[in-house]
Amino acid sequence: METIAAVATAPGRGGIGIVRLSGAKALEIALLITQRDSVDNRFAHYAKFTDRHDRVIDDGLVIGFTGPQSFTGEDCVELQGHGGPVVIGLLLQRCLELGARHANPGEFSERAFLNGRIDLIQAEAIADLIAADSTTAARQAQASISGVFSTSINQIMRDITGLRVFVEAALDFPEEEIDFISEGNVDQQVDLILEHLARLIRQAKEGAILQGGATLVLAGKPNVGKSSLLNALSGEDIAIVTDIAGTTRDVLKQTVVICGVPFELIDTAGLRTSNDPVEIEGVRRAEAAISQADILLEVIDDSSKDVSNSALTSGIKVVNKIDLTDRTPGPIDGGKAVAVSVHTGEGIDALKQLILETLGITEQTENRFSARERHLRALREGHTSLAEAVQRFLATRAGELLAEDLKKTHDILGAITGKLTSDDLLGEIFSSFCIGK
Ligand SMILES: Nc1nc2c(ncn2[C@@H]2O[C@H](COP(=O)(O)OP(=O)(O)OP(=O)(O)O)[C@@H](O)[C@H]2O)c(=O)[nH]1
Ligand SMILES: [Mg+2]
Repeated sequence: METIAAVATAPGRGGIGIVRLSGAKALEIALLITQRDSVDNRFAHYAKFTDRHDRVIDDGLVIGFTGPQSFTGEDCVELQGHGGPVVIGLLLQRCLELGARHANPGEFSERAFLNGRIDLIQAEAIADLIAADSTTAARQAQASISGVFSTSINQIMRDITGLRVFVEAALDFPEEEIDFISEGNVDQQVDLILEHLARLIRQAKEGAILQGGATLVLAGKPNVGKSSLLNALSGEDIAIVTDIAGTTRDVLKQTVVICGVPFELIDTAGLRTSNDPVEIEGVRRAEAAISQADILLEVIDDSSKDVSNSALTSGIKVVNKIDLTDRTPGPIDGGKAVAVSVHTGEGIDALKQLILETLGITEQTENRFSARERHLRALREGHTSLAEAVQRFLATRAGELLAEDLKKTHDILGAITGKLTSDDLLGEIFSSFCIGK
């Protein structure tokens, strides 16, 4: 493997700038730059960093991490100098002159994965931790890095392996196959695995939403209070509110955190037919936003005499302006509707609760971990595949088919931790990382 080098600190100026190296020549390069004879493992040595004319580029710390007990599993070195773009650029340049290659985005993590130091879930969680823009997202990513998600998926993989071993063994002794079918409790074992998978899917879904956030679109007829609700939920006076129907023309986006969950809140133009070309375009954009929504909040004016108040059919109905109608605030009929008054604030907490419920987010915060759409897709696919396997087995009683189906499920789930992953997928995952990570 070539030795790679990259600036590991963020671009710009800072107290410290770090150049990181990994590979067989990492230590040799560090010794040449620092003009030292040796670097102790995991020890911070003060050193001068020199260029090819022995001129001092900078001074700072050199720390060596001897493989395989290092982040990448290879010999690694950190050169910690002053955090200026020019000085750190000179230091990187010197590493390249001495035989290192500039690292690709995520290449350090990719090597850690390829050398078995971390699995794919953990590698992705590192990127998610760096990208986290809320404390919830950061905590979850840390949980995945420390293996909370991996442990659950590995347990399920082991259970499937156990079942596969059992089925394969039974196939090798055909005269005992009858016993295996009736006494092996194969269907019960599969049911248990399905249950564990279903629970993991729920957790991963929650993890994915808390990680990536969800899109919440405010829609409805003009003047019902959509922009007022955006302002109330964000706690800021962002959108223009007037009593003139058709105030909002454009799509307005704002990131808000509701009970620790990040949302992209989108306010739209009131839906109505109009001859005004600006408003027509506004309505067109509103409809486009509606089609992209994870959750649609349809705002309705409770005081309006307009019987066709409801313009849309799906999502959460927010019955607003109940201060004018004396309707009781809170959930309506226990369903997907809630009565609020943006003016008095009544019912807003119930609305927040309903939003979280609709996304399947529980109050419970332990066992939370970060997950990605990719994981969720594979978990669902694995669940479907296993459910079909047991159906087919019960219908046909064919052990060979079951063995094949179990292998298929195993392969699908194996892609989550990266035990069985195509090179294309790896390339796609690691290319989205930062350089130097
Ligand atoms: N009484 C009462 N009035 C409200 C309430 N919420 C909003 N309004 C008023 O309703 C009017 C319209 O509010 P907006 O938030 O601009 O309504 P909108 O749905 O964004 O309207 P468009 O942008 O025109 O589609 C304003 O005069 C608000 O003050 C409420 O809870 N009670
Ligand atoms: Mg508006």
